Order: sequence, then structure tokens, then C-alpha cells
Amino acid sequence: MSENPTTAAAQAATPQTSLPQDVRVGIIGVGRMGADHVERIRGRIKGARVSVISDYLRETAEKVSAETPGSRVVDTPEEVIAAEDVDAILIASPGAFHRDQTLAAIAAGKPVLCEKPLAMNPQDAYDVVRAEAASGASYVSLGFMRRFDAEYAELKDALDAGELGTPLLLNCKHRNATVLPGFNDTMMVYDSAVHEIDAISYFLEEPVVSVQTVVPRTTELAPEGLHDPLLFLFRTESGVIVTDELWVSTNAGYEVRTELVGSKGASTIGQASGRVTTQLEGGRWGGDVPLDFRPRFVAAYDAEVQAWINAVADGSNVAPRSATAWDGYVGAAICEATERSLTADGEVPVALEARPS
Ligand code: ISE
Repeated sequence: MSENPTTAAAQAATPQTSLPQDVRVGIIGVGRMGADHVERIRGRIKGARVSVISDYLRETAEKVSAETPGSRVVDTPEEVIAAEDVDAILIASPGAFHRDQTLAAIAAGKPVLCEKPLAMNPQDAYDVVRAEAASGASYVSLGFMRRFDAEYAELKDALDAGELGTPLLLNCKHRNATVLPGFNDTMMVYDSAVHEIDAISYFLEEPVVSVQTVVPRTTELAPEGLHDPLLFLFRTESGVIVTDELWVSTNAGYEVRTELVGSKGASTIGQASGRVTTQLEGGRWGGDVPLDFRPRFVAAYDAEVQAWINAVADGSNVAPRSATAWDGYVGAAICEATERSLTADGEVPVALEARPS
């Protein structure tokens, strides 16, 4: 059974570091996600510090570095990876660069936490899987933070303990308040559905054999050209059906719900929780919905990065609950089939290469 993030958080108080000093992290890319990670390593992660930063926009890197004592800026990702004062690398650059930067980290023998996606297509992701296998060590963690969400972990543990019996259906809902103009159906797959695609690997631990897209009526709030909502249906090898209802222009807030239906019971996570208010004025009853994924998953991101740092410090490099290079490859293969299913009739098969030993 995999490590519980709450346990990981508890370990944070007494990090199991075997290095003589904090893990020195090199950050590639300090846009929205990279800057968020720098802030969490600076303020909330134990046993680590940011030592080297690069960004495509040098002034952005300099601004973040100025707020991060002990860090310095270099011009290129290659310099981050090669730097002597970098023990581990966090990649938060645009997805198109992830394959090459991850391969360079493996070649340098340095552990790497790469934001999703691992690569832009299955062939490139498989290159990373093969390079890591050839190196004979584990280096690659992939940033699917939901695996470190406390409710995700609770559901996974209940399933693994047999509490829900044999899994039959996994019903997912994924809603964003808004997306930027230009967001298209393909981005629905690679940017958003990719999280549920990883949830299939995480919860069910079995291959997806086919995928089908069902297109309902589109909301008038969708950006020009986007079909929104979309419904994706995945079929696994043992016959579990996964539904993913994706709706990204709700104009309401960020919601992620997951229901696992098993032969002995059904269990749902991501329901509205927290404070519920009855307002006499206006006769309203309800609570708050976060506007985007950062407040919703901040604890999961913290637990993910802490678990990674702990794994780097103890030499295992990849935390037990983390997505691996193989998970990144599987996700890329399913995304590619899902993209094809946007315009295909019926179920599109998913083909996987053999997993290198
Ligand atoms: C965004 O890029 C993310 O990764 C969020 O986690 C996801 O929920 C959202 O739909 C994406 O646009």
C-alpha cells in the first residue's frame, strides 16, 4: 500500500534527511506553477531550499530569485541541471520542453519532479521511460498532485483495503469556472482530462483499453469553437467503466468530484465541504467554491513536494504514492487515443508498449 500524505506531512516535522544539508533544488521555469513551487519550498517545505533558477524570461527569474534568499539565476535549463549546487530538479517549464529536460536530468543522475505532462506524445514519453530503465535507477516523479490529496488517499486506501469490493465504475466530474479564449477540445484532453486519466492509473492500477467521447449540447458560455461540456468514457482491461464529465466554463468555480462504485459499496470524494452559511438576507444557503485549482489543491501540492524532498533525501528519489515516468507514458498514450476519439465514432483502442523491467 502507498504512503499516506498525512503521514508524509507528519514526517515533514522531522525530515528523514541523510544529506548533510538541505536538498538544493534547481527550478526550471518560474511562471505560475514554478513560482508557486518556489514559494512553497521557501515557506513550507522542510529539508529543502531553492538554489538555482532559470526562466525563459530572465527578468522573471531575477524577480523570483530576489525574493528567495540563497538562490541565484542562470541563463539556461542546461545550467540548472549541471549546477554543482543543485541536488534535485523541479521542471515547471512549458510541456513541450519536458521530455528533453527530464532526459538531461536522468543523464546527469539527478532526481527530477516534472510537472505534467511528461511529454507531448506517447513516443517521447516512452523515450524517458526507456532512458530511466537503462540508467538502472529511479529518477523521475511526475507532478500529478491529486495523488497527494487527503481525500484521494482516503478513497484509494478504502479501495485497497477491500472496503468497496470489486471496482465497477469510476465516475469523475471536473469543472472550471472559466478558461482563456482559444482553449479548445484538444486542450480539454491534455490540460484537464489528463488528471482523471492519471486517476485511472492511481485508483485502478490497470490499463485502459479504449476511450470514447460523447458530445452533449454546448453551453453558451463556452469560448468560441470549444465543445463544453464533454463526456469521456474509458474502458479498462477488466471492464471497469470510467466516466469523466468535463465542464470548463461553469462561471461558478473549481470543482472536482470522484465516485468509486464497487461491488460492496460506493464512495464519493470532493463534495462541497467546509463552512455552510444560511443567509437570512436573500434567503440563501451555501458555502464557497474555490475559483481555481491552486486553493483547492494547495495541501496536495505541499504534500507532493514534501514527499519528493523526503524521497530525494533518503535516496529513493520517487515517493511511493507519486506518479512515475511509466504513469506519464500511460497518460500520454491514453490522451493521444482520447484526442482521436474527439472526432471518431465509437470506442478508440488504446495501445501500450511493453513496460521495460
Ligand atoms: C489546469 O491546467 C490544471 O492542471 C488543473 O489542475 C485542471 O483542473 C484545469 O482544468 C487545467 O486547466
